[in-house]
Amino acid sequence: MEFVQLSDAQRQSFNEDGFLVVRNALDPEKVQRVTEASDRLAGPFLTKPEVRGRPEYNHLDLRPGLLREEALLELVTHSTVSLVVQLMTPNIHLHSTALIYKRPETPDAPAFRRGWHRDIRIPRDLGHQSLPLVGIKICYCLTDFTESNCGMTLMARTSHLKNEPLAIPRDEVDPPDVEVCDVRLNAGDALLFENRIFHTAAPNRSNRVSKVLIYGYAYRWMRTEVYLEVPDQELLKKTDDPIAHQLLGGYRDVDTQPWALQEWAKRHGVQPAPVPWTIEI
Ligand SMILES: O=C(O)CCC(=O)C(=O)O
Repeated sequence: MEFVQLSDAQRQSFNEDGFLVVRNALDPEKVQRVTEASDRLAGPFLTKPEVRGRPEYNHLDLRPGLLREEALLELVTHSTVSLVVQLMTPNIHLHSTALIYKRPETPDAPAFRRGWHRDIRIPRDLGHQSLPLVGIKICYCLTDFTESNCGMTLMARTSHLKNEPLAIPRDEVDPPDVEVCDVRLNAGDALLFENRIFHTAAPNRSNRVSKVLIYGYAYRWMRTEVYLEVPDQELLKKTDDPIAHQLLGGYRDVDTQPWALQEWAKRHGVQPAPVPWTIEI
């Protein structure tokens, strides 16, 4: 996996905001190749007639089977994952995949699926107090998102540090006490966001289909989403890259060291400091 150094400014911005924009993560050639593969998967959605007045039928959130497309399998070890390793540790794997397409909606349609949430449902068990960061999603933009309400996921800046549920006044859809960011992005840019940040789907009121691919990475002790049930031997057979092997859940159990990314981190001088079980006093 190609190494990209996480800068101090990027780390600070991610830690403060709960998300980070990475410009030009994918070059135009890659965007084209990945979009062609994604369009193949989204074919039935793109060709079905629009269901008028029912915006929920005009969004695609496809999760299983994405990695059968070679271009999407290659993306599992894209250089942007370097940043995730540096923000977490080498002990990660691919936790989720999603292809999200939104067709244009009529401007007066209600904002369906405005569902502010934190990822991985951790608060259901642990509550909102002092939640840990356990996963980071990379949202690769396959189309431009250069105006408001054009399909990009909304981020509540700094809400990853909240110790309570998001407060939303009755009859409103957004929280008044945090900055709701409808981030402007271009095709090829990536938006990294962590599991604790409150975020929500938003309508696409532009005149083009919006397209993103979201790959979630989590610590290896986090069980993958069901459609990635690992290890998938068919996928593992397609790669001899040890890092892909790790990210695709190729190690037998969670006690196996994350050798591939550990070695990689060491080679690039970004291995985390060891955390001992005990210390001498
Ligand atoms: O459809 C969207 O924009 C929302 C995506 C989302 O909530 C997620 O990936 O967790």
